[in-house]
Amino acid sequence: MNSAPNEKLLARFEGCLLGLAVGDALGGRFEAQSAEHLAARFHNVAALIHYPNDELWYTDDTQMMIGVAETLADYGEITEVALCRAFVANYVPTRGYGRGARAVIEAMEDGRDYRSVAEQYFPGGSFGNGAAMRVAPVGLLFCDRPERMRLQARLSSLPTHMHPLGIEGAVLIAAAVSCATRATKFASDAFFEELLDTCTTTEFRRRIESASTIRDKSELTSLGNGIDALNSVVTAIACFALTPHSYDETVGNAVLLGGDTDTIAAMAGAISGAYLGLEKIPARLLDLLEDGPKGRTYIKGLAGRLFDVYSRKSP
Ligand code: RVK
Ligand code: MG
Ligand code: MG
Repeated sequence: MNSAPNEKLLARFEGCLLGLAVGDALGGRFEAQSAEHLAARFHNVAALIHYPNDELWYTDDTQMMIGVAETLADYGEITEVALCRAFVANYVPTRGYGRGARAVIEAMEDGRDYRSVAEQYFPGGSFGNGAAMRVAPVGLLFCDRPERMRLQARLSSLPTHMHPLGIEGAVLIAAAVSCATRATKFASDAFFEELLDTCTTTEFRRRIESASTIRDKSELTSLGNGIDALNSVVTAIACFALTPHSYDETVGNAVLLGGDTDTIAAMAGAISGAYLGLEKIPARLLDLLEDGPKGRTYIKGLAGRLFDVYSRKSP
C-alpha cells in the first residue's frame, strides 16, 4: 500500500482517536445486547448511526486510550511507571471497567504490587480485550517503525494484561492502526499479510486467515463478539477491512454484532478513522460526543500533540 503524504496525517491521527471515542460511545449504548435484539431495533446501519440525539458518553475504552496517548505525548514512549500513573489519574470506575482491570488499577492507586494482584485475579494473566481497546495511539506514533510499534504495544499491555492472547490482541490492533495510517489506497491482501507477519500465536493466525476471506457482513459473526481479545480483536479488524471506504458502515456493522459493542466499535473506529481521517466521521456524532475536561476537544488536541511528537521524530 502507498504511503500517505504528511499533510494528511494530522487528520488521520485525529480521526483515529476520535473514531475510537465515537465508536466506544455509540457502542456503549448497547453493551451486552444480542445481535438479534439489535437487528429487530435497527433495520440497517443508517438507522443506528442516526439514532442518537443526546450526549454520547465514552466508556473505559476511551478513558484508558487517553492514558496511553498522554504518556506518549508527554514522554515520546511508553514507560510502565508513566503509563500506570496516567491510568490512575484518569480512572473513573463508573466508566464500565472490566473487573480485573478495576482491581489492578485500584492496586496501582494504593501503591500495592499490581502485577501480583493481576496474577491473583487471572492466573497466567488477563486475556481480556482491555489492552487492545486502548492501544491505538501506539499504532499511530510508531506507524513507520514496526519493530518499535510491536515492542511498545506489548509494553503498554503488561501492567494489566500479561496473557499472550491479551498482549497479541494489542499488538495486532496497533499493527492494523499503523497500516491504516500509512495507506493511501487500502489493499486487503497486503493488509492481512502484514497482520499475519505480526502474529505469533496459532489462535490469532487462524482468526486472521478466516477474516481475510470474509466478503459479506453476515460472515463477521463467525469471528466472535466477546470481551476476550481472541473473540473481538480480529472481528474489529475485519469490520474495517470489509468497508474501508466508510466509517459509518465499519462502526455500524461492529455495533450490530452485539456483545462487546463498545470495544469492538472502538477498535474498528480507531482503524477506520486512521485510514479515512477526521472529516469522514459523521459530524453529528462528533458533536454529540461529550465535551467535558477530557472530552472531544481535549481528545482532538491530544491527537495533535501526538502528531507533533511523531513529526519531530520522523524526517
Ligand atoms: C466491561 C478467565 C478471563 C481471563 C482469564 C475475562 C469493559 C473475565 C470494556 C474478565 C471491555 C474479562 C472490557 C475482562 C475490557 C480475562 N481467565 N477469564 N485469564 N482474562 N477474562 O477484567 O480491561 O467492559 O471475565 O482484565 O480486559 O468495555 O472480567 O478487563 O469490553 O475477561 O471491559 O478482562 O476488559 P479484564 P479488560
Ligand atoms: Mg468499555
Ligand atoms: Mg467493552
